[in-house]
Amino acid sequence: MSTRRNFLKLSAFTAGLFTINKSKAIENIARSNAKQIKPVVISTWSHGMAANEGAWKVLSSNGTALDAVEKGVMVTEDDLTNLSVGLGGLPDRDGHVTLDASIMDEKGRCAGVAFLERIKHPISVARMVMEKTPHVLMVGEGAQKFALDNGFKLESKELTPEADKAYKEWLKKSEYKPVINIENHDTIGMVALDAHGNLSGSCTTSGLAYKMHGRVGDSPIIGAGMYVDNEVGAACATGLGETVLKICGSYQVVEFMRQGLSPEEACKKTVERLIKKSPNYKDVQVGFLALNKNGEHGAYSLQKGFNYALYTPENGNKLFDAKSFI
Ligand code: SD4
Repeated sequence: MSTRRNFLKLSAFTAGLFTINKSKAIENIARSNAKQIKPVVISTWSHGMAANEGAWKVLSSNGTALDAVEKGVMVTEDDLTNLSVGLGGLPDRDGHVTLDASIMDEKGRCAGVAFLERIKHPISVARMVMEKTPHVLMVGEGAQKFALDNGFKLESKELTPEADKAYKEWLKKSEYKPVINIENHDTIGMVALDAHGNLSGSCTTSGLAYKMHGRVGDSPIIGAGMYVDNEVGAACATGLGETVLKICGSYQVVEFMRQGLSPEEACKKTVERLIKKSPNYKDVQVGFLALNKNGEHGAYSLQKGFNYALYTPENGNKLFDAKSFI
């Protein structure tokens, strides 16, 4: 009996040891896998360079992709000299700066805010909608009230001197035409992979300059301006939002990656799809960025002139020209 008891004790002891060793082994594998994953961040246009620096501070200190894509684009939102993102953006045709933004993480949590006025960091409001509400999209006065109730400050409704000057000039003719690659529609979209192997994305903009009051673009719409599927990859869009909305652009890029295409091929195929659905494609610019689960990245645009900033541990932060259809 006592032998049996001893045997049971010993078995329990060795089983315990085995469990400890096994869980240590799993931890070690996880740790060594984590070591192999190199963080990457990629974002649209040359203002992506400064935004990437903000994101890299988070990624290089083992932070999450979600924090990185929020902190990264906040740099652009903070820059009042930027005429296409944040409160320094060009207004709509009635003189209001109205902001759109969206964010999405590796768990598939997401949210957007649209037609938001007088709030400095729409991306952080979007994140708060994602984290504190059961909703995915909030707009206008309701979104603003939600922001103010949660500690955001109501900023001035005055245009910056630069935006005011441009608006007054525009008012002389009051003519709206999307102009390719000119700074009247340069959203910042950002996608990142962190050292834990997780993807997140963000997108923030003042939208098309001199748009109709109330117009919302692709940037705050999950799947259009930005999309993340942590099993596959992440994508974001810039350019004429109406054309991107029609084809659920960023979702389409991720779905093409799911089918096995490289990030660049996925962006290219999505641009080709967009062209089929947009008879006016020669007069507009659209660009996509994509990053897959392995940290491979790519971009493609409709017209020449789309560039993007890429930050990798090997090469640092660099600006690249995207290949284009035209
Ligand atoms: C929009 N896609 O509101 C945004 C504008 C923009 O680069 O990208 N620009 O349609």
